[in-house]
Amino acid sequence: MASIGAVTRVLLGKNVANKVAAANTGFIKFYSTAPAYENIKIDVVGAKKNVALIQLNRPKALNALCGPLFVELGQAVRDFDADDKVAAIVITGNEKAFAAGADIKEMQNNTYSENQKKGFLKDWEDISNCGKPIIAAVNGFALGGGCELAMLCDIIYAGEKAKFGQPEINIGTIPGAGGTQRLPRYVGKSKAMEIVLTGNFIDAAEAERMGLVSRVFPVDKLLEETIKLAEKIGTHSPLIVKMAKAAVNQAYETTLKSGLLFEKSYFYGTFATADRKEGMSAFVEKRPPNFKNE
Ligand code: DAK
Repeated sequence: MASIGAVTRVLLGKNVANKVAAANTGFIKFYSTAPAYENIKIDVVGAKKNVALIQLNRPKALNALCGPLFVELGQAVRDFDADDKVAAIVITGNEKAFAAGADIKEMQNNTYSENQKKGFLKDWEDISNCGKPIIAAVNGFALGGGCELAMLCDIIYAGEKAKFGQPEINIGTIPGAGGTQRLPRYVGKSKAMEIVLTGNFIDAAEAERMGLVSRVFPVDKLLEETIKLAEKIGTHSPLIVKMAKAAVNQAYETTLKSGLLFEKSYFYGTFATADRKEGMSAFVEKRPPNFKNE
């Protein structure tokens, strides 16, 4: 996979990239107030600098998702969600691992009552509250909580060597962050049961056939292609993108009848926006739209 530094060079130009290299940061901090993260790296990339990039950064532990990592991830996602300059968020790992699951060493000695009282990994669902599209770029292992994190995202792109799985059964437990609930919605009951009950891994091609992943790319093209996708989404009205995401997500929460009602009310709702008016006027006038997020 191209490193994020390499993608930064491609997308931001040589001069900026050289300054970054000289500073030996590898990442450009557009956020002067950005917290100093230890378990993730953040960047803003793309020709219009409107794609937020979050890289999970515990390579020695195959990006195992410890509590502090999740607190940082939640914070970064909330900040990018609130930033009008950001159109979409990409979450990635490294070539070997997107994430090999929750941190087994961290939870090894947990007790049931501690889990209940402290709400073990309670920050997990924060990410699903994000209104902006989140795209997972998965190279390497996406296992257990890593697979569940990818499924929390709105779109999953994968590198050819990605491996997905819910291997919790191997360590005497079961998925705890959506593996038993989201996976069947992606791939159906029989395949989800097979994955959860065996702990077997599936490769990227199979994940694409099953509908878990929407596209597969060569390892070194994955991040670039994912950023292109985010940039394409970023050409549309942010307001309408948010409504479209909410409407699709509603399909997972409700009956067909109420989902259709929700969709219709949002569709009608777009007619209260300036961007809907601009989009249709631009079509009729044969010019590109100029969306204002209003
Ligand atoms: N946790 C902690 N450390 C891990 C880890 C993990 N999940 N996965 C790998 N590591 C560490 C290894 O311990 C090793 O560290 P050192 O021993 O060198 O210090 C290092 O990463 C490299 O790993 P390996 O030496 O094992 O590397 P290999 O290439 O040989 O094997 C592997 C790669 C991915 C096949 C293997 O590491 C593996 O099987 N890892 C565990 C995968 C797994 O079981 N994942 C599921 C964990 S349970 C919840 C939210 C989330 C969850 C639950 C609840 N709530 C919101 C309530 C999620 C639970 C899980 O994910």
